[in-house]
Amino acid sequence: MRRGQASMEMLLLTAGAVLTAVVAGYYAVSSTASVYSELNNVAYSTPTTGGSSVTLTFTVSPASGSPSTTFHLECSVSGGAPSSVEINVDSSPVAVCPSSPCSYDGSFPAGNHTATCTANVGGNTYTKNASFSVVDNPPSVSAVTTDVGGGSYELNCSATDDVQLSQISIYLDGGSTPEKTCSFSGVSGTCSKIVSVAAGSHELNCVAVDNTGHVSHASKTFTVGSTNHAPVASFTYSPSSPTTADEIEFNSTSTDPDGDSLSCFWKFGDGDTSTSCNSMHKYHTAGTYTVELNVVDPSGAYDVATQSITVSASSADTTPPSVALDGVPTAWQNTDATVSVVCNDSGSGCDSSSYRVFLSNAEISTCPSDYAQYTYTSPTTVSSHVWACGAAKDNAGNIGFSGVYEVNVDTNAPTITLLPSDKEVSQKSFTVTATCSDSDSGCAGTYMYYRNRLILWGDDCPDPGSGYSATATLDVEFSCTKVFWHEVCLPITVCAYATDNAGNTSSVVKKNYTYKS
Ligand SMILES: [Ca+2]
Ligand SMILES: [Ca+2]
Ligand SMILES: [Ca+2]
Ligand SMILES: [Ca+2]
Repeated sequence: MRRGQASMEMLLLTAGAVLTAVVAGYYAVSSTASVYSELNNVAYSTPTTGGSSVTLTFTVSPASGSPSTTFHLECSVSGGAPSSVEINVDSSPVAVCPSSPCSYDGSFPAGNHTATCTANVGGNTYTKNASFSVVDNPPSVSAVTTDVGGGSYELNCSATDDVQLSQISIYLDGGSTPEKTCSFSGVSGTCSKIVSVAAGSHELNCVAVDNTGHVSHASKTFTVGSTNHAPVASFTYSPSSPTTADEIEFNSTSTDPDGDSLSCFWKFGDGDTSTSCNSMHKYHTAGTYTVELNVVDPSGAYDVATQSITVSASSADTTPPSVALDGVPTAWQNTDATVSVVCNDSGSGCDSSSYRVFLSNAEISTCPSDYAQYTYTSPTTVSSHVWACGAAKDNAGNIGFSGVYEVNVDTNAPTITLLPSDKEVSQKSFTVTATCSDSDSGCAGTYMYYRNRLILWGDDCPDPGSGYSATATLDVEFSCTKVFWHEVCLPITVCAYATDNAGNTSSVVKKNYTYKS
């Protein structure tokens, strides 16, 4: 890259004139021709030629630099007209000029250099030296670390060189093998790598080399805390276009930056859930569902992934759903029952809008197979003793029917009658018989009470409960007293009630018996 102010063409064109001038001058001063020289950039002014001092001013700027520095060398002559001016560096010519000033711009290899300016003036040769130095510095290098999250760090080495940077290598924790090596051809470069590091203290070492083999180091220690990192949730499913006939395989592909084992919790979007990281699931109804996977690491850090999955109806479904009824009381009760249809279909799934109930007041042994007879929507309230059937359609239109269910609801109280029914009885002792009648759950028991009462007492019955005996017959006897020639017998009051098997209680029935001889 050396470049003389005087080009080669210029030198060739002017060579004759320069030589002529040099020869003419040399001969003009004849044997008195001398060489005057001086080191360094100090003005020099001897001898005197034609009444004036010849002075060479030779400067090299800057006085020191790097191999990439462009040095400006300039030599000017005063006190006489030179026939030629030549600049040499380390004894090699870099510029030859026919007149003053003469200059050269160029760069030089590392080392100490001596430049010489030589001028011929009036047959005398004047020289002047200037020294300068070129230093090739090693690269400067810096080390930086950055926490990029997820337990990872970016290791970053940057270097610049005064001439050319060749290579940067990244070392971690004193390892002998670099994590990464980058090559360069310019004066600067950056080499970086993201690595996953464990908790603790670490050291990054950056090694930079320039084109002449200079090596520089930089290091940076950094400490990674033991903080836990949250997992990253993700999952796949297969097949990708499922139908209601498919068992779909859901697989968690979640990861944890710390390598923690993860717990999975699935929500399939149809109300079903699972805690198995790899789960099978079947959708019974066609539609689009949002599947949610929540993964949790042992420290409680979690992440959620969701995907939308579209399930189409299986076209091959010709099987009716299986149908049952829920909410049917197994024992008699005297309150309303809520009966609802339960449907299960392994093909296209149940159409919940199709659930219907059929109710019969009379006992039936089979359910009707005509969907139009199922006039109650599910769930339906049942307030009496009936026989019930359910019907439902699947999403392919197949209709399923349940079996017959007896719904044991009895809200009707039993009735009770007492015998004898006569109010006047001709025997002093007799038996009163209670008879219960119940239409639905049947009679559970009868309860009776009696007393011989004074006229003053009235004939009220106690409320059902204490005072009554659980019996269907009661032996009673008039209490009689002779007053003069009359026998006076107190009247008898008998009270009774009945219960049925659903817990209903009849009203209290009362009989007043009087003795008539
Ligand atoms: Ca260098
Ligand atoms: Ca973790
Ligand atoms: Ca079906
Ligand atoms: Ca009843």
